[in-house]
Amino acid sequence: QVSAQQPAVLCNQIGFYPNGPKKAIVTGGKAERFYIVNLADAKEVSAGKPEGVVPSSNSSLQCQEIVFTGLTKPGHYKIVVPGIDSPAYFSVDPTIHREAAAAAVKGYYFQRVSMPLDKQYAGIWARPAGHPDTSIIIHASAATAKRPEGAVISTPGGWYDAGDYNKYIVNSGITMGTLLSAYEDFPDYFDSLSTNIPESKNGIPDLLDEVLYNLRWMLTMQDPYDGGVYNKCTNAGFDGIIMPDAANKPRYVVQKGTAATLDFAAVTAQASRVFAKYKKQLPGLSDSCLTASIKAWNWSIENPALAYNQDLMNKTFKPEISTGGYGDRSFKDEWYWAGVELYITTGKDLYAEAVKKYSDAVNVLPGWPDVGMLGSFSLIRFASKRPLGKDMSQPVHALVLRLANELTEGSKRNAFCTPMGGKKTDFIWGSNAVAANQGWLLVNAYFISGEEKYLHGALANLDYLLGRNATGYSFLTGFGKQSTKHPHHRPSMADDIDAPVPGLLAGGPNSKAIVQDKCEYRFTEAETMYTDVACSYASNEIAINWNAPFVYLAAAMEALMNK
Ligand code: G3I
Ligand code: 9MR
Repeated sequence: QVSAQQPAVLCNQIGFYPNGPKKAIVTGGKAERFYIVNLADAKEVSAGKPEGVVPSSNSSLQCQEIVFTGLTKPGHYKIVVPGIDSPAYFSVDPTIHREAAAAAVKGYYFQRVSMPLDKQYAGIWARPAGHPDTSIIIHASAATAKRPEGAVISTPGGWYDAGDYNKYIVNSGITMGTLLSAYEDFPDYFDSLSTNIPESKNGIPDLLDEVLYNLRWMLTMQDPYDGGVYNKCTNAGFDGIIMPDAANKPRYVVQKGTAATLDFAAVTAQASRVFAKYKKQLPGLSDSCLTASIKAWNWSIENPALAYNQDLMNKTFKPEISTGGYGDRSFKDEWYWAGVELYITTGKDLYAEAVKKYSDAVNVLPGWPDVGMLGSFSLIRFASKRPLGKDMSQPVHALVLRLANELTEGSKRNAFCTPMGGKKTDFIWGSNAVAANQGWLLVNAYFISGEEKYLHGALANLDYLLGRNATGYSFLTGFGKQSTKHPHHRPSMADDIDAPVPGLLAGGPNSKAIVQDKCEYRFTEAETMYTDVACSYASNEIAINWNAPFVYLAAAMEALMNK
């Protein structure tokens, strides 16, 4: 692993677009020379002196820059820096991130819960079906007259959340909103992206087939009697390190909540309009989604601030539940997001009123507790279409440009020259999703302004995720010379196969990781506290809400860098 003591050459380990910016960072601070070699004929194509010696603001690394934007010829290359043992390898290609984008979509297939993953699709990672989830117990916290404690419901399918085997509505919500938005922003791209899944030939784009697998699960998480949505389908405690088909502890649905129900309302409203195109293949689906969404909205009006507080719940109800909380306590952003999606889909004034009422509360990047920006991105997408008027999208435009400018300014202060790391607080649990979501925001700034600096800022964060970062890792499993090999991911840990399940994005450096998971870390500064060992769930787990903005960003670059 890279450190200040072991200088390294760091760049996107997959590569670059012919017409795009190209940059590598050398750490150590003492490089005198670099040269780039074309691997086809071993000829030197470029040479020079790495520039500057800039101390990183997020660690003690000393960084120098190598810029080779002028290298436009497709091919395979290496960057050699005398004095540093390992060169950096990369390719130049107009569809350089296509395979990574497809693999990241396919990552969801590998997370499918209730069906076998057959060899023809899953290759060496084929496995039997995981949890059937057809006999799920109503937890005491979720009991109602019609569905009393101990009653059994069926809630099959969906994706495992992460390295664990539970299914959480709040986290599914932001994940689905991100993937549906990727489709709405780049329909042509996804219409032609095949991922070799069982549904590949059914006339629906593979991304939407994948989304559908989780959507059908989400729909079963709504109580048909009142419209409220359970927070999760879960074991009482986390499973051991076993394969999904060996995991057979009792599972429960717990307490309904406002965040889960409004996220559900947003997703189903958006799904209703996306799947309206496929009425022939999916008769009734679009309408049922809208009905479910409205029911969820109406339940939320009756229960406007029901937080999921697991500790509190455990004081009253048994069995005790200790799996992921996703316990959001502020709902303005959920109201706003659901309001936006319902308004765009239905054009009804009552939803527009909610959007106006909560618009002040929405000013941060997407994250599972902060979903407002998903609504704002939808307003940008539909700005010039009915039923939206200028007055609704204009304030959002100003906000997004302001945040995008902060990010591009931040990349000037950052020795790795990426928007990611512009602030030390970027390095939280799941920081790689911060990088990807910053990319999503920058793409929206590009949509609004047409200014290339935003597009290139987004691309710089993709470079970050694929290797131009202080850990030296490409964080997408299966991609890059030094990529994540030991994610905290139960199937990858338990399957006796060396290579991890591919197409999954690791959480990434986390300035609190060592106190959160108590694993061993060689490097403990904000941008270096990452370790590629399975023990490290605070820096090396994978999760559906982290893969989604990666899918968005990689697809966006493929669609936009070749225009
Ligand atoms: O609430 C504070 C906020 O006030 C503060 O500004 C911020 C800065 O660090 O921290 C916030 O709390 C953090 C919280 O996430 C919200 O971002 C906690 O410190 C942090 O520990 C917490 O991490 C979450 C983690 O679960 C532990 O609960 C991650 O976001 C979340 O992605 C992760 O999700 C888990 C599921 O529970 C179970 N399945 C796996 C999944 C991925 O690891
Ligand atoms: O595997 C769990 C992971 O998905 C969660 O993100 C993490 C934090 O909630 O917890 C992991 O489970 C660990 C548990 O919290 C403590 N005992 C060890 C478990 C990992 O094997």
